[in-house]
Formats: sequence, C-alpha cells, structure tokens
Amino acid sequence: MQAAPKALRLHIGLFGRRNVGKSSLLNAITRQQVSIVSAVAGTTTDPVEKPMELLPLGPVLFVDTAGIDDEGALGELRLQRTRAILDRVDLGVIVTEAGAWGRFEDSLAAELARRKVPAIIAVNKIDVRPLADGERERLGRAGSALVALSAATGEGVGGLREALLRMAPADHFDSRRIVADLVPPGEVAVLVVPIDKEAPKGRLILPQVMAIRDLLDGESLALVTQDRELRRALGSLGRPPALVVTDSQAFLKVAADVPPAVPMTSFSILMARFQGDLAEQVRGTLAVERLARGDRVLVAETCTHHPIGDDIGRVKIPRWLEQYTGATLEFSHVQGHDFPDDLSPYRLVVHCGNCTGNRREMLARIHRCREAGVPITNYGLTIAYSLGIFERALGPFPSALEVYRADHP
Ligand SMILES: Nc1nc2c(ncn2[C@@H]2O[C@H](COP(=O)(O)OP(=O)(O)OP(=O)(O)O)[C@@H](O)[C@H]2O)c(=O)[nH]1
Ligand code: SF4
Ligand SMILES: [Mg+2]
Repeated sequence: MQAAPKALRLHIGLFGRRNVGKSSLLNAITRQQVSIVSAVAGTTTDPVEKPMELLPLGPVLFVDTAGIDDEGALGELRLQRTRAILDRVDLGVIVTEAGAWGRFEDSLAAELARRKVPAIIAVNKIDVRPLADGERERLGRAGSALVALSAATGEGVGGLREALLRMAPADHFDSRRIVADLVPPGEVAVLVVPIDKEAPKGRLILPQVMAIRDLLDGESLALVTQDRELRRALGSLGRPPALVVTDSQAFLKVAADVPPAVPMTSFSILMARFQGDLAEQVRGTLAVERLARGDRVLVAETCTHHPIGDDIGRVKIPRWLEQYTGATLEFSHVQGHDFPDDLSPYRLVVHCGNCTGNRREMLARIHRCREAGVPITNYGLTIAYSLGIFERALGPFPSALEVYRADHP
C-alpha cells in the first residue's frame, strides 16, 4: 500500500492522567504492542508515535503521550511536551476512568477547545468500574463524543473507532482527487459517456461533471465522447491517452476498443475511491463468487432519484449478478438515508457511487458492514466483476489490484 506522507495523516492525540490506560488503548486500537504498558504510573515518558491505516478513517498518526498529572520538575517537562502535542493534533482523545473526571480533565478539554480540536472522552476500564448513568450524562457535554470502553477486554473499542470517524475534521475527507492524480498535467483522459435513453435530457450526470472539473483543476485534458465514437476519438490523438474512463454500462464495448496497454476504468470505480474505500469495496466484491440461490443482496443508493425503465440498481445489477452466479437471488433496495440497522440477513451490499453523498457517511456504512461481517461492493466494481473485466478495470489502482490478486494467486 502506498504510504501517505506524515502531513496528510490525521493526527490523533491520546491524553490523560498517568495510569488511566492511554498506552493500553493505543495497543487495543492498533492490535499491536506499540506502547509499553505497566501498572507503574508514569510509564510513558516520551510521546510514542504510531502511523497506521485505521479503518474506516484511512491514514492516521496516533500520538501516545506521557500522563501529565504529576508534580515537580520532571512533571513540568512532561507537561511542556504534552502541550506541544496538543498544538499539532487534529483530534484529541481524553482518556479517563469512571468517577475520575476532575479539574485536570476539564483543563485538557479546555486546551483542546481553545485550539478548536474536536475531542472524544474515552472512559476506560469499564470492566472493573462501569460508567454510571449520571456521570454519562454529565460527561456527554456538547461538542465532544463520549465512549465507555475497556482496553483490557476490547469492549467498546469499536465504538471509539466510530467516534474517531464521526469527530474527525471534515477536511480530512475531501483532500483526495477524483481522477486528476491519474492523468499528468497536459496529458489526455478520454471520458466515454453513452447518450442512451437512461441519460438525463440535456445534461451530464454528477460523476461525469466532477471528473471533468477535476481534470481541469489538474491542468489535464479531457476528451469526452460517446462509446460509438470512441475509436475515432482515440484515432484523433497523437499518442495514447493516459486513461480512459467509461460509464460502467458500456464497459465491454469500451474494453474491446481501448488498446490493452491503455489504463481503463469506470466513473463508478473512481467514485468508490473518492467517496468510499476502494480497497475494502474490492474485497467486498470478491464475495460475488460465494453467492448462492436465495441469498439476499441489498442494493443501496445515496440519492432518491426515481427509478427509470432499465434502472441500473433495480434491473441491470440484479440481472448481471444472476447471470454471473447462475443463481436466483433476492434483492432489496434502499435509497437516501435509509440503511438498515440490521445487516445480518444480507450476503452482500451493492452500493452506488455515492456521488451526491458525503464520504464520512459512506465510510460509516462500510465500517458497519465490516463490523457485521457483510461484504460491501459498489456498482462499477460489481459490473466489472460480473463482466469478467475486473482486473483490467482496477489496472489504474495498484493497491486495490493487490487485494484482488492476493485472493487470486
Ligand atoms: N482492568 C483494566 N486495566 C487496564 C485497562 N486499561 C489499562 N489497564 C491497566 O492500567 C495500567 C496502566 O495502563 P497504561 O496503558 O500503562 O496507562 P497509561 O495511561 O499509558 O499510563 P502512563 O503511561 O503511566 O501515563 C496497566 O496496569 C494496565 O494493564 C482496562 O481497560 N481494564
Ligand atoms: S448518489 Fe448514487 S444513485 Fe444517486 S446519482 Fe450518484 S451514484 Fe447514482
Ligand atoms: Mg502510557
């Protein structure tokens, strides 16, 4: 997997008194022994940094700090170091125990608030001392998230991951490109937009518009064509394009017309990367292979457009999936903010590209599927897979392709 530069990682600080279990919590989240844990107060003396890919958040850097309630010269030094960390985190976790919240924690919360850093209160060690309702209410202050957990048993650690996702600053989610990172400035991307009876009258759909805008921002060139003019469009270029992006529904025809050496993908797969988690959704797609007669498949769309004749979610995806698996499947459909609480009946979730939605909500859905053990894929990935051109469509994304190849050695 490509490493994100340190500056692009979301910096998450773990703060709190000595011995509350900051280091234990870091180890529980990362499932590794990153930081030394002991019953002796003051174990962590220098900040410990751990860069990692944290699902569903993406690249993060955890900073485990020294407990800072101690007195004396040594205590003052630790305090200074911890203050420096308060200055550079994007998200703060205040670790405490039930019944222990006091002036010290108040001041930590105030320090974070002063820096406009969102805070999560993590009440640890609930295996030995549960959080009473009264205290839960008192700590559930506006602007902060509250999680009760146990680093020792793992209870509630999933809730902390969700809180991290919920509280992360919005700009963490929109620093990515849709397509321009795949097309160097001055190079050409050919965008294939079939104008069939499902195409809206007189305009383009949002993923197409977003891709064109992104290419313009990246100072790349966009050549937009219908599928039947594609050969002519390619022939008009002095050299092969850097990328061909097609509407998923024209995948087969486009794959036949584009020389194998030219990278090719679909708008919907670009959307999975931009608005979701491509590697996780590629992993989810592999579950198509295991679908059997009578299995339930949930088709989820972010926007609430009216289904049209040969609607992709209601007609085409079900048809392609049943053709590929040779099994009669049971499809359910949800739109907008409707997403079932109980995912257990489903063997697969097929999500649209989420072009009108926000990424945080999509990542939360992916996370919920993961917790429920239900694979989640997306329209473009499902179509490419059931048409037998999955590898080709993932060609532009080496780390996603790796997920597939690891499963198909
Ligand atoms: N029962 C129980 N014990 C825990 C839990 N989390 C941590 N501990 C114990 O609490 C003690 C302190 O844990 P650490 O993770 O070292 O605490 P810390 O906040 O990093 O401490 P300093 O680095 O000294 O500031 C250790 O003995 C841990 O085993 C928990 O959830 N339940
Ligand atoms: S939000 Fe989903 S269903 Fe709606 S237009 Fe975008 S990709 Fe299609
Ligand atoms: Mg520690």
